[in-house]
Amino acid sequence: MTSSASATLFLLCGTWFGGAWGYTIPQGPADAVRRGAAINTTRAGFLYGPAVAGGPLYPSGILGQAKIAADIENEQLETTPNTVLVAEDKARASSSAEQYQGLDTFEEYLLLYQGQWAKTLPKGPAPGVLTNYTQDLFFSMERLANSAFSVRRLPRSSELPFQVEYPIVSMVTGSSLSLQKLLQDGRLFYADHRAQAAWPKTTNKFAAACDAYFYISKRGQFLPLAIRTNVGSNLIYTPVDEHADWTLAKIMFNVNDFFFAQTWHLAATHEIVQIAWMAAIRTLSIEHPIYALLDRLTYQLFAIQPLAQSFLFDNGTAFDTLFPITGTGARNFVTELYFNGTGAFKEGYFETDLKKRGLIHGDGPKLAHFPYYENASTIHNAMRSFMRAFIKSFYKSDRAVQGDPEIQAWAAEANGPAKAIGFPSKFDSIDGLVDALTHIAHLVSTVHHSVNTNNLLSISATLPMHPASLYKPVPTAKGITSVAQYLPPLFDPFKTILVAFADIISSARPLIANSTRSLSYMFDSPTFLNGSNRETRTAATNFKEAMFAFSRRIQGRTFDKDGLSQGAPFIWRALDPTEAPFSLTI
Ligand SMILES: *[C@@H]1O[C@H](CO)[C@@H](O)[C@H](O)[C@H]1NC(C)=O
Ligand SMILES: *[C@@H]1O[C@H](CO)[C@@H](O)[C@H](O)[C@H]1NC(C)=O
Ligand SMILES: *[C@@H]1O[C@H](CO)[C@@H](O)[C@H](O)[C@H]1NC(C)=O
Ligand SMILES: *[C@@H]1O[C@H](CO)[C@@H](O)[C@H](O)[C@H]1NC(C)=O
Ligand SMILES: *[C@@H]1O[C@H](CO)[C@@H](O)[C@H](O)[C@H]1NC(C)=O
Ligand SMILES: *[C@@H]1O[C@H](CO)[C@@H](O)[C@H](O)[C@H]1NC(C)=O
Ligand SMILES: CC(=O)N[C@H]1CO[C@H](CO)[C@@H](O)[C@@H]1O
Ligand SMILES: [Fe+2]
Repeated sequence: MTSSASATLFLLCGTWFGGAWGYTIPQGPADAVRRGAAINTTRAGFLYGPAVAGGPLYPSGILGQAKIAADIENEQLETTPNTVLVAEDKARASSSAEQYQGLDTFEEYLLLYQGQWAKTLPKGPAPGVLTNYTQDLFFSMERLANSAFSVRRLPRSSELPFQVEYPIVSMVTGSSLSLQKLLQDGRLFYADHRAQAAWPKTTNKFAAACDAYFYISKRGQFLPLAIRTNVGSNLIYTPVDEHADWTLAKIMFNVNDFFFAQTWHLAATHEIVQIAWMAAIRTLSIEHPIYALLDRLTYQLFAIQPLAQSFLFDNGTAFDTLFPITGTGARNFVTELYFNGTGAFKEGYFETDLKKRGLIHGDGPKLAHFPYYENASTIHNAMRSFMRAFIKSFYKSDRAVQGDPEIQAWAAEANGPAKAIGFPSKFDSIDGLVDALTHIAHLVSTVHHSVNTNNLLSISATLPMHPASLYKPVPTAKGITSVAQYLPPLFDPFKTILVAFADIISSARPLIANSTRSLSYMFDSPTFLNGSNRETRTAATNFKEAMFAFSRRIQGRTFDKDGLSQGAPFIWRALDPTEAPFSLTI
């Protein structure tokens, strides 16, 4: 077989013939030259082409096209049975119109869940969603669990983004504290969606562009303080407003946060991993252990951008029909996020990001509960342990890392022609390499599935609190009487509710639960392990066992005597490693 044919074969079927001799790092200059011939063949056929669906460069060339086609075919093969479940749930929901009683009150939106979505979400919405959804603590703890990427602690030296009068702050907090004092105490947090104001809008759907304060209360709870709309009369709402007004304010914030989380996740997970993997394909031999690892972690990766374009961004698809910002606007928003900093590799490292946002080791009191951090860190630590064992089984020292021309070429390629942002400029040490690989594993799993996949249908997109848009303009005065009027109607010319559900349930992946596609099996793949060594196989088994144990803990979670779980009035299970996939999904 010529090297060109074998490279093509590899890229087409994604398997490797290497079990007999195993993965190796380059064994000296002569070996590097031998491997270089096949790498050069790949480089000639796997090229950088223009972005698809926004963000960084996307594969082109004969091998690039072949890889995209293979990923799409694989993705479609796997999701076909999922699509059948979605269709069954949709059909049932469509024929249950009477059940919803017209959806003309706020509470009637809960009827959308009675006996519905059983195929796509067998366990139903997260416990607490259908009972505790109006609580302020529910709203605020979502910022620390299922939507943890928009909030930050305001540094004590900040200027206050907006003022809330002292008597109101005092009423909300039940203390004599002013906003300035909360800031000085390091207890004031902020989320800012004002960037959404400027983008092209869809017709008949509306949104504010909220920014909001949260604070740590005297009792140590993380709670909302105020929400400002930044459109029209630029009203500032707080929990001491009338119930309907304050509820709508939380919904308006949720609309912005939903749009943010979904656009952000494309830039922050899919696109960062995509460009890193493209650079790796063009620099690492297929004999390299890191190539094999990345091949595993990037399962179906290149399928997502074309799917995102055709299902989310194309005219008349998801963004145009559901969201306040058009598909074209949303795609450009993703690209702007990516190049504004979200696309930066090292800056997004798990703890680096949380420290930068003052959510851990912050300048102020510690958050009493932080479900995303607590539970992602269990998985993150286990991934790091695997990576350490894996890397140490191939590199005996930092010098061996420094002396591997292929991984150094990967770093140079990423920072050169791939134009990746914030990727390590070189690999100096075992630790540095472990950090980078752990980060890729983190992005494709703990980050992605905490905001997407099953998380949407089970909590982040649940009604009545989380519509994708408002269906009436943002109010210009307080004193509204019906929140339901702002929510998606049951019957409109576009069957809004059911279109919304069809889209959201399509991101749920019930068939992955308890299968070898689950996160527990991230490294336990016969194909990947075939070419590896004993240390790697042991580490893969240890990871899987740790994930099974963690899953049992998550499944055993209940509400405590205060009706809370990890400080929240809902039980967040999105990161159960027996249910979440080991790779990125649409
Ligand atoms: C493992 O490698 C052997 C030898 O190269 C090959 O015959 C076999 O098909 C591989 N198995 C898997 C699961 O990839
Ligand atoms: C691969 O290509 C590079 C750059 O064109 C060249 O310097 C190198 O000699 C080539 N390696 C082999 C083994 O052909
Ligand atoms: C990107 O940054 C600029 C400058 O800070 C800001 O005006 C813009 O809203 C940002 N874009 C997004 C999508 O956040
Ligand atoms: C999609 O809509 C945009 C904005 O309305 C328009 O400029 C563009 O031509 C449309 N594209 C197609 C393929 O119809
Ligand atoms: C997976 O298996 C466990 C233990 O057998 C079971 O409790 C759980 O409900 C299963 N999950 C799904 C979604 O089938
Ligand atoms: C949240 O809902 C559950 C039932 O779903 C209930 O047991 C619990 O007490 C509620 N928590 C609070 C704080 O109301
Ligand atoms: C209930 C549960 O599993 N929560 C865990 C989240 O992660 C932290 C940190 O590992 C554990 O202490 C919690 O028990
Ligand atoms: Fe996704």
